[in-house]
Amino acid sequence: MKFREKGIFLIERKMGSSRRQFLTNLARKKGFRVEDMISDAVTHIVAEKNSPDELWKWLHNKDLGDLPGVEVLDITWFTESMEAGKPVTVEDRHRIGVSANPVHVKSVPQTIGTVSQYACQRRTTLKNYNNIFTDAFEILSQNYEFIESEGCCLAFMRATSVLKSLPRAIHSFQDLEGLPCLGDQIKAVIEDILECGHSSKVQDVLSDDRYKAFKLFTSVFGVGLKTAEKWYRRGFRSLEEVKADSTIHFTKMQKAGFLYYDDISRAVSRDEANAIGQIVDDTVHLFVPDALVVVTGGFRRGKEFGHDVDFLITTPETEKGEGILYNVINELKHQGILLYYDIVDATFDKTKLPSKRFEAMDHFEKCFAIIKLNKKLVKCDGQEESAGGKDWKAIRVDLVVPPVDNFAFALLGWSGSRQFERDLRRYAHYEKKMILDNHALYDKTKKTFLSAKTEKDIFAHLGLDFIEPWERNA
Ligand code: DCT
Ligand code: MG
Repeated sequence: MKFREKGIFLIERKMGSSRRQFLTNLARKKGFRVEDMISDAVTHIVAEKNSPDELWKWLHNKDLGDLPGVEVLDITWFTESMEAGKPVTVEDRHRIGVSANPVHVKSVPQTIGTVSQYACQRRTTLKNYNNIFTDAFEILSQNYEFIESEGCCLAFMRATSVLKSLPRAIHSFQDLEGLPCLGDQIKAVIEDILECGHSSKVQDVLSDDRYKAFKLFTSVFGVGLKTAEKWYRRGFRSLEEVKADSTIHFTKMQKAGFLYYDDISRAVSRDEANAIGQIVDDTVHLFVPDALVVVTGGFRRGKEFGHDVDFLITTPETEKGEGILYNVINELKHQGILLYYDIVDATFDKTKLPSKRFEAMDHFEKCFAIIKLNKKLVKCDGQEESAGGKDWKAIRVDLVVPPVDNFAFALLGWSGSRQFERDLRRYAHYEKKMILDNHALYDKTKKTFLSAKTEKDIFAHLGLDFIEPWERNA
């Protein structure tokens, strides 16, 4: 027990016994003293979702007297303390006064201070005031991904996302007060940067052999962590070494990845994405005039650059859409602009839903492609000359074809960002007892699927304020 002097009592009323048990265990694990009963040993009473009037009436009915010296607090004090790993100083905003503002008490439990721990309850535009920290965090989280340290990787991704959502820059340690997802190891990096303008931990990573090799290898289309690991273990450190080794068997995807490496390792601009959009749009409409073609991914969130262009294609009448992806691919092939493609057939089975785990990949019919984009078709072709002075650029394109009934879910899922999606699912799971994926939303309490025609319907089912796509850059 680390914090003996403070005795916490959690009020079960409205909180529920299982949540109370969960929070009790959590706090005890972190060294807090949690009492099972109200007694003189209690210094902090914590309630959740209780209105002040109801709560005080309930306390008085327990004949506890005026509770002198005892703090009666909202759950926000508790969650902030858990986050900080120690009891935080009680502020007025934590107290549930007899005539406290009920709006405060109503504040959702997952909200810490004014910033929610869930990205889907924050508005994150592309304006990032905290680049200096988030750039560092992104390098560290990627390094943790490379060394398969999942927990640390996630912690840094969450912290990155919280700082990206802030309306101003962090200038001092005090600015961090009340912010969620900033544990000790993250605070240590922030402290380093605040003190000396950089983090020594980041510098170590940037000069680390394994990090450099993994970064390089995974920049090749078709190379994931497993392959990078294999190549690294075999002693390779450059792409030239890998390519020169005649014993390595490359997948079709990796062969294309090497062949078009110079083009597809460079960012795709918005003008290039628009030009690709025109091609996809025209081609789809040759076959189904009323088909819907929508750009998703980073470009839908307003980004100026991306690593690929993501499209959703759907047809109002399911029968008309049959074979549409094959038709489009054949047409692009016929036009001589399809450099690579890999069609993944739908493995979508309504009867198998809801899935028990978050799928890494959805079940829609899709195609990962590389399209040859003629530079003349790009509105503002950059001055930048591509290798070999050729008049085209290879562009990575994803085409996804969901049935119209799943379109809203697919759109929400493919619009990203990845952290926004993760938190949407986490929120649905922990706060709503629902399962959300790219296909559907399932209410576990009611044991029913909740249908949606638009993204707004999905946010409404989840009880969330609608977040516009350009506010999802978490
Ligand atoms: N997505 C998904 N399932 C996958 C892959 C992606 O649900 N198996 C979602 C998450 C983000 C979105 O689709 C688009 O993916 P990316 O193109 O990788 O991300 P992006 O945000 O578009 O980033 P970039 O601008 O680099 O393309
Ligand atoms: Mg993308």
